[in-house]
Amino acid sequence: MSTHTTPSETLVARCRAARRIVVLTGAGMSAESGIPTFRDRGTGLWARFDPQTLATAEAFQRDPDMVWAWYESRRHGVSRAVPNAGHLALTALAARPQTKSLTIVTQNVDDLHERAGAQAVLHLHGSLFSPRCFDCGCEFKGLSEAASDENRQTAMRLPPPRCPACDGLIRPGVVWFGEGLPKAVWREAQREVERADLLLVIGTSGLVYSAASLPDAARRRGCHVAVLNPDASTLSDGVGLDWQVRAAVGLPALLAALDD
Ligand code: BV8
Ligand code: ZN
Repeated sequence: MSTHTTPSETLVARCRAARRIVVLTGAGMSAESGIPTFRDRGTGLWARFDPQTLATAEAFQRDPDMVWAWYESRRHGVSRAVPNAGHLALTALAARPQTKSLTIVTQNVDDLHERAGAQAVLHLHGSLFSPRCFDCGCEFKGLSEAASDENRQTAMRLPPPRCPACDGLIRPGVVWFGEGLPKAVWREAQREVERADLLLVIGTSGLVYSAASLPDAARRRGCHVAVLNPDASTLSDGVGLDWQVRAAVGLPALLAALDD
């Protein structure tokens, strides 16, 4: 049985035996880097908005300046954040000689896995750092990198930049509710889950599809599923593989147990 700081023998044994690991991460993975999750309301400027109403193409078309300001404030927050011990532990887990492959399938739109040195990261829901034109789809490279730009942090309304090719509005490079997941990324995520012998599900409430279908898809083909989440979860295989722990505590402890 896991305690709140040590992994169960079952979890350590599954990780030790695993050769192909897939890690499905959600907002909880970045929580200890100071990035608010979706469900536990942050205290920031946007606490009173429901992400599900803002994270849609309709919201952007209805009020582009507000939606663009929301994403710019989130991008500003990510630019100032640093990867936490959980991100770094996943990179170390991937580097272990026994680990044949470790693919991170993330619902997050931040770049903290990459900044922690992760090599194989699949962004199911896009990224804050790949804006594109709402009309013609062309990539936009003009985002201001001035992390100190206070305006981006506090403004409640910011007019999105215009597309240099067609003068359309630039939108965040994320997947909104009601939009399809990037096909090639989704196919690759499914393929990696089909080949995995262990799926670690970290920091997700498992409510958003199609990402939320991956743990069941893994289980159906005999892949072990373990969950790391301080909240109780129904996504794991059950006893010994459902660890109620924060990512930045549990992942380093798991890594240490593997090296014992
Ligand atoms: C689509 C980017 C079809 C934007 C996001 C069935 C099948 C298919 C679709 C649907 C379906 N049923 C409903 C749908 C529609 C919808 C959906 O799933 N709705 C839900 C609400 C029911 N799905 C979609 O619209 C998807 N598109 O399928 O379209 C289609 C197909 C073809 C063509 C056209 C259309 C697209 C969904 C993507 C939406 N975009 N993000 C942005 O970021 O602004 S979703 C966004 O919310 C995140 O990416 C993430 O996926 C989700 C939030 O979930 P979590 O990451 O889990 O975060 P949450 O806050 O909920 O939970 C945090 C967890 O961490 C908690 O459990 C907490 O306990 C834990 N935690 C906290 N601290 C820590 C911690 N854990 C560890 N350590 C800690 N320290
Ligand atoms: Zn354009």
